[in-house]
Amino acid sequence: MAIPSFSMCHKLELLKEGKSKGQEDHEGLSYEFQEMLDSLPKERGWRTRYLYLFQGFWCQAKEIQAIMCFQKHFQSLPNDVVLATIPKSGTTWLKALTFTILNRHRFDPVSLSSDHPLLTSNPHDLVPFFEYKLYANGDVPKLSSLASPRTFATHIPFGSLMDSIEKPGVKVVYLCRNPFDTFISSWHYINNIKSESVSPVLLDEAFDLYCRGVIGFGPFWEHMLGYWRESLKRPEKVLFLKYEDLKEDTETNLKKLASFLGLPFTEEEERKGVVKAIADLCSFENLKKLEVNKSNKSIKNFENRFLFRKGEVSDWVNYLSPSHVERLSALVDDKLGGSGLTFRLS
Ligand code: PAP
Repeated sequence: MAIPSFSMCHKLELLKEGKSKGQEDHEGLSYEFQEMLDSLPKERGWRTRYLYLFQGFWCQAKEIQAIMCFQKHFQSLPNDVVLATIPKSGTTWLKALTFTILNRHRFDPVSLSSDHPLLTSNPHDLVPFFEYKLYANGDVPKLSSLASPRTFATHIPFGSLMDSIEKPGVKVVYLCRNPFDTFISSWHYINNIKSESVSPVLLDEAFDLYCRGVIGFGPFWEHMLGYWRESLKRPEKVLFLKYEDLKEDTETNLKKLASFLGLPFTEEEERKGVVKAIADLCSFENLKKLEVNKSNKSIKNFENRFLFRKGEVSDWVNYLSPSHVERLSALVDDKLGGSGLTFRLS
């Protein structure tokens, strides 16, 4: 597997030379960059001190640095595949499934020899994020040597991504999860990985932020609607999948995904059980028990084990009160009503 090599994003390298003001989440950022941040609206962050409203969505200082670098330097190629999600919607799962589908002729999921990359690498290592891996810290990776189709992932909302992926042939797969479970998953995750200097986010406080749209890459409804509307307008460009559908009928959705990616399963593959083998290999139960997903860190400071919590639909019923449910239901009706985007909550 080709590993991308890196040079530096010149503009941001200059910015990085300035001194940090000492905030942990601003470490390595220059005064100039911080001045730009100071001009943005900000709110209490979930994991870092602040979230900033950048290009109409909320994100952390270092994410802004990476996204600016990505927007400036990324050059798409016609067969690129971009996996998009708002955090905690099943990104890890979608990465595993897509990697396994696209590489099934090199790494047979049915015979599954021990050199299958998914057995020894976390999905985040196999499909890198633009903003956490490739362009993190102002790096400019050399991606031209990657095997086609190059496969990337991002949490960037569609409006801020679209200029970079407009080239014909670039495909986007969006995985959406019901906001109730996404919220609960985010809340657990953030409290597991947040830095010690930040106090725990209490459920009520997190819920209020979430409902006001203040969550990484949120408001969640705008994130979902951006990809939803594009998938209706250009279904050949954007495939819109739902976590709950994938859980209920993984194989049907895998076939849809493989066809969209231009590599449909043949009848012979279906007879040989390839679709089922991919579903089993990428299942929550299987990935969670692998050593690499129990002990390693794939994204700086984030332990892989926290990516595999329960993997269920409707765990929210164990945490949300009737008044939470009433508020979030009304919000979903208000923001998504009439769009055609609906969710199954159980
Ligand atoms: P990320 O955005 O930080 O990459 P992401 O993978 O989107 O995280 O979300 C993690 C959620 O997906 C977790 O949900 P939970 O908190 O409700 O349990 C995690 O358990 C779930 N998940 C991870 N892998 C799988 C999988 N193979 N199948 C189903 N769900 C999964």
